[in-house]
Amino acid sequence: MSKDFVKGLTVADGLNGSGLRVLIVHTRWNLPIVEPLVQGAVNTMKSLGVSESDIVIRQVPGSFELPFATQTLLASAKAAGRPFDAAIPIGVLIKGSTMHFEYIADAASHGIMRVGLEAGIPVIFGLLTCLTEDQALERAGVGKGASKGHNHGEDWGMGAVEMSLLAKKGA
Ligand code: DLZ
Repeated sequence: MSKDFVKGLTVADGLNGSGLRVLIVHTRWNLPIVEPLVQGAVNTMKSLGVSESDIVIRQVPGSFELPFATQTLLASAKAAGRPFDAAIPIGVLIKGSTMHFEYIADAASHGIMRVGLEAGIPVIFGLLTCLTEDQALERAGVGKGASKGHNHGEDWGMGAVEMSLLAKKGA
């Protein structure tokens, strides 16, 4: 276990994602920030053994659409006999001058949690809710400063593999 930092996710050991099928649904809102997050999730899952052909990527307009799209795509894949083991809805909300941010963040986060509980598979919280564009860039690992920040998509990819294995293994 690393002792170099306090805050953040400790890497899980011994994860083998071979054979897992994972759905990524991402927004086209704030795409320059969303794209590196998607890439971070994909790269991490591949490094843990998930095959690229088992990672299905779909798009929606904005974060408000993430719960509906994730639920619909999980259900249709299950009905077709090719169920997903986990889903990662990915979006970036950046606070503006109206109340949009608060309403969408609240609706999307509750919706994402509900989709996972109702589908009975892990649905990772791939939503950044940032006060500024710079905050969002840093959390996608593409910050403008000397340090580029940390790509949270990598954590989401690892979370999808870890939680899929946990769900398969059971108690
Ligand atoms: C309308 C809107 C606004 C203002 N901001 C964002 C944002 O920062 N990130 C995001 O993903 N989506 C945003 N949207 C779009 C909504 O999520 C949604 O797509 C529209 O309200 C249509 O339902």
